[in-house]
Amino acid sequence: PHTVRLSDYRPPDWLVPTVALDFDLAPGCTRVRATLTVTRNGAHDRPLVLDGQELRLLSLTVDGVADATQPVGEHLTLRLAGDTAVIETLVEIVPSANTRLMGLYASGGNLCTQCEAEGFRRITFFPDRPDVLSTYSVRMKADARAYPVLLANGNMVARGDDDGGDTHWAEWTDPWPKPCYLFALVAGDLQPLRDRFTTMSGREVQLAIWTAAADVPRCAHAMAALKTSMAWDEVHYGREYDLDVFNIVAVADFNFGAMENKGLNVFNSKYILADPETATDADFDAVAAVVAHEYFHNWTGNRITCRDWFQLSLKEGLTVFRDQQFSGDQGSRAVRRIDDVRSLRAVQFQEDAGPTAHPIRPDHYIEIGNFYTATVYNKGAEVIRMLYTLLGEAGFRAGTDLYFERHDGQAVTCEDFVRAMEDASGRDLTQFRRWYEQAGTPRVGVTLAHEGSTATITLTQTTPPTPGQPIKLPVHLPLRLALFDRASGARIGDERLVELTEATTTVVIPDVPTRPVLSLNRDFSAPVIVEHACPAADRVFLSAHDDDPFARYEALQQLALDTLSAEGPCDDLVAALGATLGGDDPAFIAEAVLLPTEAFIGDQAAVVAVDAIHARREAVRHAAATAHRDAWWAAYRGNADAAYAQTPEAKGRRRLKNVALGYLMATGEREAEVAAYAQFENANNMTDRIAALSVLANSDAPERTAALAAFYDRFKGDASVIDKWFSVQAMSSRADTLAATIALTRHPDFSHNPNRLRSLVGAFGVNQLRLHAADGAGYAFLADQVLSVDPVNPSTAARLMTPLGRWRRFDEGRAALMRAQLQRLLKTPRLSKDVFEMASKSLA
Ligand code: DPP
Ligand code: ZN
Repeated sequence: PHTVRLSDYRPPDWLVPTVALDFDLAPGCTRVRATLTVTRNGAHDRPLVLDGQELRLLSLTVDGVADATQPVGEHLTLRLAGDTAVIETLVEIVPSANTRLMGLYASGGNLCTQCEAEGFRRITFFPDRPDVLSTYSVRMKADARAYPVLLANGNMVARGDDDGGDTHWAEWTDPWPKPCYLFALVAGDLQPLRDRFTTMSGREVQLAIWTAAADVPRCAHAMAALKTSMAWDEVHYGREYDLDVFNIVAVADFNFGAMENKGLNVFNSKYILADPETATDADFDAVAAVVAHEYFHNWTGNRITCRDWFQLSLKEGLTVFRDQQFSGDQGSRAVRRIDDVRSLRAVQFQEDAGPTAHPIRPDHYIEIGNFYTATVYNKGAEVIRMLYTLLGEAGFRAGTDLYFERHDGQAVTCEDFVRAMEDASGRDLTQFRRWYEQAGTPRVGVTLAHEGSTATITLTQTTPPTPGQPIKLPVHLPLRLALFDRASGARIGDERLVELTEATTTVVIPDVPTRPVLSLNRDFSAPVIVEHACPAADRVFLSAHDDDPFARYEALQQLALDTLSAEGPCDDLVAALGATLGGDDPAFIAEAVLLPTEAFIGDQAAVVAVDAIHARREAVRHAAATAHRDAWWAAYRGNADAAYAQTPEAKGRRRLKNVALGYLMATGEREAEVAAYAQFENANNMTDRIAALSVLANSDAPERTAALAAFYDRFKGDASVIDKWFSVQAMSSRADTLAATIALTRHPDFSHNPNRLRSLVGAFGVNQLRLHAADGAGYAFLADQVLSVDPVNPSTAARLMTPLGRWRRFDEGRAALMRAQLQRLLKTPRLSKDVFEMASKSLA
């Protein structure tokens, strides 16, 4: 397979100022007539090369004259004499056979599109690259009964009936030039939830969320989040919406979470539909965050887009940062930060330490679909956050204002963004740019010396080598730190923002009479691993006294990691957990008392001791559960609200109650099982019901089987809830989990739907204990699934195989078994380039 390189970038030879598309829609055969005006870009004599994949070309004209040129491979190459031309193609495609879910496809009886990154070429012949911007007019015609609703980007300008009303048509135009990856079309039997928003300049926007009629009431939360996002972007970034309508459509089959198509977002229904009976508090939060994310893309992504796909983090890192800020403003900022850091460490740090490590701006790829990663998205957001920290709120806002002013309507690079930040703030970001080029998670080593009344902190940074990048240079990173007085528990002076630029940085702090306690990387100001051999007593102290909530959480996590990574007594940790449990913010307590996952404990060591980690963690959980038995029961009973509310306070109490239930189960007491089953049966919301089912699924409780069966019966037919039912079984630590998971692949409800695959196979893939069974059966299962999905949906298949790439972190026996599965994948005929890239890089 061909490798695409950033260094090979060249501006497009031909531009396409206008596109007219005419769709004759039907699932088994859709005809697409495309009329492109093309103009030569600069003085050259290169041909016009159009991309096309799985298209049947029926006719082609150039300036109205029939042309017999045929596509070769996935390109249609036209030699044009003049500097402008009108190209008209007619192609046939088969949406019902499109299982990759890229291009135009069928989902749940509707037709919809997904074009990012390279799906538009599966709809018509086109220069499928983000730096070709066009204005679109779209006409579509379809059976009026099967597809009563016809949507596309922009505004609807006309509609009508044909054939005595059997078919109907609609015309849409989008005045804003856009790259083809933002094109969208939907035809379906849908009903809207409607609302309105008045923008800051007084323009009224018609909002609609379209879904199956029965699901309309479940769109209310998404609609509220949309309106909140629109107002938030005006206040915080001065960004106003720019069309008269904003449509969202929920579809059941979707590779991603959602897609920011101009004026017509298409969502995975998992991130739209929410009601208390079927969605957890985490689901409600995710709906709001994804709705905000896609809305924010209207400026960071659509009005200003990417020059090429290497710049993906330009829009994704910035937009994730914006949605994180937004979510922090809706509830507890600290809890949101803890959550974001937890997932960064769980997914992105592993990626940065593995065979597919890449910088937030990669410089080569085989399949761009493999680069929609935690690095591009979440580390990308951390890089933006560091700019925010370095420049301050006002400086950062000046930078984004300049960026919007300078680049509106353009397809630009990460460099353009950094330059706007630099120009607006007057700060030199030369060294900061290394974050865009270097992969790997920096490690910051710390020592603290105290002499007389001076504290000296020495900070050293190193970044380990990653594939293709043996030598790393120091990066520019902001580290928030503070000192605390051990006796009084009070902070000594103000928090400091230290900027590391050299390999070693020394910070001297005067007027510190006694040896202080050091609080470092507060609020996780830099995405690094801090290596500070700090006494347990200091961690206990910070977990109680630090005035930065993230740092309090972190102190307890680090104490837990120290404790769980070694044998020996766990009294300090158990005592600190007890003290935290006595706090007064349920949402914070719930996050802080959770022990690090087995995977995160494994990440701390060179070789993951799969079984020992599980045993040790269970033992410590048991000790913490029994030592504070009464307090856990008090937290459980004291936070059990009779009435349900979707407020930050109520969510925090539910979270603490359910974390307490987990600890109570760890006591091994029958009373806990009885409470869990009662909660399962009597719950008035999904958060409580699935929390109870999850602890039961992880246990030997006699009610286990009945609970799983009852849950299935109650919710069968509701895909997103049945996904949860698959997941709790695949995530169980029970010895029979692999057998149960394999059996579930034969369940009538198992399918190649991406959400379903993630809910079962994806969930099993992160079950460290059971995936990494020493006999290799877990690895074989994962590879079987990848091979079964690959011919259907390669981008999903490639994602499912990620855990196999981590073989270097395991003992020789397991590593050999994992490699054998990767080799088996590579030897498979007709493997997709998606899976080929992941497997070959994993073995290299
Ligand atoms: N661009 C989408 C998103 O991240 C992913 N396809 O919002
Ligand atoms: Zn995005």
